[in-house]
Amino acid sequence: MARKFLVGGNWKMNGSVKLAETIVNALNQGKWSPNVEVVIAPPFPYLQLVRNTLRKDVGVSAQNCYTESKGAYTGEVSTEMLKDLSIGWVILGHSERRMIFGESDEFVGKKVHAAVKAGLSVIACVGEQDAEREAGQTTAVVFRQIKAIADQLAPADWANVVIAYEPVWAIGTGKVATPQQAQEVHNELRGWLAKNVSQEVADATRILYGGSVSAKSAPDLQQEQDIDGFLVGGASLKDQEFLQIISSRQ
Ligand code: G2H
Repeated sequence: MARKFLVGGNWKMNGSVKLAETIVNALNQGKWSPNVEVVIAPPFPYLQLVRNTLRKDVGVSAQNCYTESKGAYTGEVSTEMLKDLSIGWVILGHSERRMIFGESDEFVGKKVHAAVKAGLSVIACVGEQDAEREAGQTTAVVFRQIKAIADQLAPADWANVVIAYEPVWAIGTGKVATPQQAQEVHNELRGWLAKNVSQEVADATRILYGGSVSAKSAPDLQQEQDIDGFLVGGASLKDQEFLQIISSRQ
């Protein structure tokens, strides 16, 4: 089954009104293959501006949300609020959320469940830390993380979930995983889905690679069979480089 290539731009806690306008203008004028889907994830304060001015065939994503739809949860943002702003996507379980803000596997799973139930599409992130890779625990770590997500979902829910494999040692470090390293883990994750959810879900679920993706590394990475797109951080803030990454896939 053909999986449409997806390129996501995760701005993290970066940007300004000016940068948002620059990136929106570049994407609005950009041309790329109809076989590539694009989603950008600005910080919360810029979501409405971006959604209102960006071409409609490009998705807009939040970088987080909470499990509850409203209430006394100071500082949190609900799935209902995202939907109210016509935001169709949310990134959940990013390693920065897990490591800096202490989000557990179980909490990430619950958030994925809440977002899917609310009708959002989710980019759910998994990935091992440097020491875990060194200790040969990569597979065990990503399987534990994907299980915590799968435990919260019915098989049909996977139609609205994209996995992003982001090895923590490659994030923002310039140390990109080799295409072979990424392919190996993507293939294992797909195998996990086949065994524990269904072959159908394994065949249909997109698995993105994230971690220092650049215009230089994208062309080789995109050739791997189980790499169905990218979650781009730093390079998604550079409008022309982001367009080059999108165009690495035809
Ligand atoms: C990984 C990625 C985007 P960067 O976190 O999610 O960021 O491309 O800067 O490594």
